[in-house]
Amino acid sequence: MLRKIGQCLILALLIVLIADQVQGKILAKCDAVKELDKAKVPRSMISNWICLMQSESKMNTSLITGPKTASSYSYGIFQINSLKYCSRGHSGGLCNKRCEDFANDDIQDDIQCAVKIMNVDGLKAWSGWMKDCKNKPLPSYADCKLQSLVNKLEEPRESV
Ligand SMILES: [Ca+2]
Repeated sequence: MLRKIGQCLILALLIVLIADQVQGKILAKCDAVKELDKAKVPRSMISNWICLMQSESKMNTSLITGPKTASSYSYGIFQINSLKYCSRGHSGGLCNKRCEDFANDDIQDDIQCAVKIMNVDGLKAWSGWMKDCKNKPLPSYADCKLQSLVNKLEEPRESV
């Protein structure tokens, strides 16, 4: 009997571990800033991207929503859409990627695709950005301790 309970517990633990890997995660703001910095996103754009991610997915790397129209699904922290920017199940779209690759918790490829989308269609491609970020106060990331950003943030202010 005890052995059986033990086996059940191990099985339950395995299921939890596997589910956790599939689920992705909610990124903290400073972790998202760190990822953007790592992807060499210009400092001047970071607040916009953070606002956009918060609005589109609440920073959930594995959020999949849809279908909005026939087969239009949106994937991951940037809610990258399958209609134009990626293909479901195989590489395709503007970013030439599988949409599923935008629902895991490595967001470096997501950032590359989002930057590509911005270069082609602008930030207005995201309804969340239009609604919550355009001409609105943007989140500050001054509280995030990032070595590569610290020096830049401490640049002397322009003298009058
Ligand atoms: Ca990814």
